[in-house]
Order: sequence, then C-alpha cells, then structure tokens
Amino acid sequence: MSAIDWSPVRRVIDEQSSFLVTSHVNPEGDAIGSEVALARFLRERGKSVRIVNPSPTPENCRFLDPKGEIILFDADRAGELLAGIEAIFIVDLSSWTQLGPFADTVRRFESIRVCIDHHRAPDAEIAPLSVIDETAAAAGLLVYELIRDAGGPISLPIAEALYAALLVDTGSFRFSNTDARALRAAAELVALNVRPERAYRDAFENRRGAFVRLLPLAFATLGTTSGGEVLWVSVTRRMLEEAGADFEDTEGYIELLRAVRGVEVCALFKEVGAGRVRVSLRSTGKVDLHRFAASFGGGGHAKAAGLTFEGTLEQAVRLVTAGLEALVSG
Ligand SMILES: [Mn+2]
Repeated sequence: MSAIDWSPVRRVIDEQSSFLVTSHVNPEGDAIGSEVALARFLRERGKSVRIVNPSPTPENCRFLDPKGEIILFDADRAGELLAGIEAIFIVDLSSWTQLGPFADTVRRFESIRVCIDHHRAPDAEIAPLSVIDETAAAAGLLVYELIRDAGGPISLPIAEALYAALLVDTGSFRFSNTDARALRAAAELVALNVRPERAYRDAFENRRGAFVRLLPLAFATLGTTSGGEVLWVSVTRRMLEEAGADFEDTEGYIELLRAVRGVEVCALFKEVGAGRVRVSLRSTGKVDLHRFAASFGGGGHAKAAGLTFEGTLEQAVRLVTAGLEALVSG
C-alpha cells in the first residue's frame, strides 16, 4: 500500500451524499473501470451517484457497464445533469482538455471537486482536492487503494471493474508500469473471485470481425525509418468504409508494431476527420513520448502518449515521423 493520505477524500465521501463521477474523452478500460468501481463503492455506502462522460462508452468497455448507466454529457442538459450534485470525482485525467466538452461545466461547478489520477503534468486548478500519483500503474489502482483505505468491502463487481482497469493500463501486466504494487492489488482482486481468464477475454478478445478485416489494409501502409527504430501504420476513413470498421477496431494494432525487434517508437495515425489526425505513440524505453506529444499539444506517459494533429494525414505522418526519427537518433 502506498503512503497516500486518503483522509481528505474519505471525509468528502463521508460528508456528502450525492456524487458525479467523470473521466476523460475517448475513455478506455482504466477510465470506465475506475468510474464504475468508484460509483458502485459509493452506492454501496448509500450514496447517490451519476456517471457522466464527455464521450460515449466504446464497445470494448461495455462489459463494464452492462446496464448502460453511464450518461453521455450533453451541454443542453448540463443543469439537469448537475442538479443536486455535491461533489464531482474526476478519475484517470487531470487536464482540462481531456474533459473535452464537459470541461466548462465542471470548471463552473463550485462545490467539491476531487481528482484521482496517475498522469503527468496535471492542471493544478482542476480540483482543489487532488490525489495524483504518477507511479500508480492505473487510476483503478488508486481507486482500489482508496476503497481499501476506507475499509472496503470490495464486492465482486467492484473487484472485476478494478481488475479490468489494471489489466488494460498495464497491457495485461506486461508494460513497464507493472510493479509489485499493481500485482499485489491484482492478486487481492483474484482472491476476491475475479477470474483472470474471463477478465482478459472480456477486455481484449471480445473483438468484432472488422478487427481482422481492417488489419491488412492498415498494415499495407507500414512505414519505417532506415534503421527500423520507428515504425508506423495509418488508418484512413476509406479503409474503415471498406472493412466495415471504425477506429475502435484498431485497438491492439500499435502493440503489434511494438513487438518488432529493434523498434524504439511506433505510431498509429488515424484520420479521424477532414484535416484532423489522431496519433497514438508507444516507446520501448529510450524515448520520452510525454514530452514529444506535449510539443504537439498532446500528452500521456513516457512510454504511451497521444496527440491530435490539425492537417492532412500525409502532413501528420511526415512531421511526426521526422520528429520521432530525430528523437531516436538524438
Ligand atoms: Mn489510466
């Protein structure tokens, strides 16, 4: 267990009765798992909780919210969504931009805001009460420690959501953020009857056929620097149409690139709109991608980061890969 002082957060939980939980745009397993676990924990304590997100829940996370209780933020309903809320919990993000269209509403919320996150370079004023621990493998690990600190108990649905959060952010316990603290938490969650095989299948193997139909189209664009230190592939809107796919189906592609011997950095370029390209980046160690992504207005971690590029796909590929090449040879 870490040395985090959870008592101010526990006090908020004890003293307030109506909560809103939110997370970042384009949420994944850590965001949704952390939210669902925290919401269930609060409800089991007799609190009323609403989960409101700036983006819809992706298909690969729906197993975490089978009843579809997560509400998609709608600016026209902002007043209604916040009615009666006494405290907002912001999990797995600590920058305003990551809250997307929900940011303005949260910023104007004058009561209690609590942030629980593990990303670097937080916006200091996002929440007066912030627990930011960059060494935590997942936001879900922090939520786990909070619940433990508060005396639990951790019901099976909470344990499953927390395990999923850990599983996703550690890449099934194989990324460099996998440490004894994360594995200890995982072991305790398994002791609470989480089944690792099923959890893995729910999180990673419940794929649509489009996942493999799109793959050859995307990988036909494979690009590499002369020494093979930088590898990238692109996904265009045309490819999606041809494969009957959407961008969710590209999940896992970048890990395939990372698996290649000698690679230092890999990138996945997604043509998300006319003149907008989303770039996902992974490093095998030498290069700090957080700083690189930040120079393009993006962010993330040292070994996993992302950015959005305004321009054509060709421009994005040219500029970003040139920057990465300079970085790996520097
Ligand atoms: Mn996370």
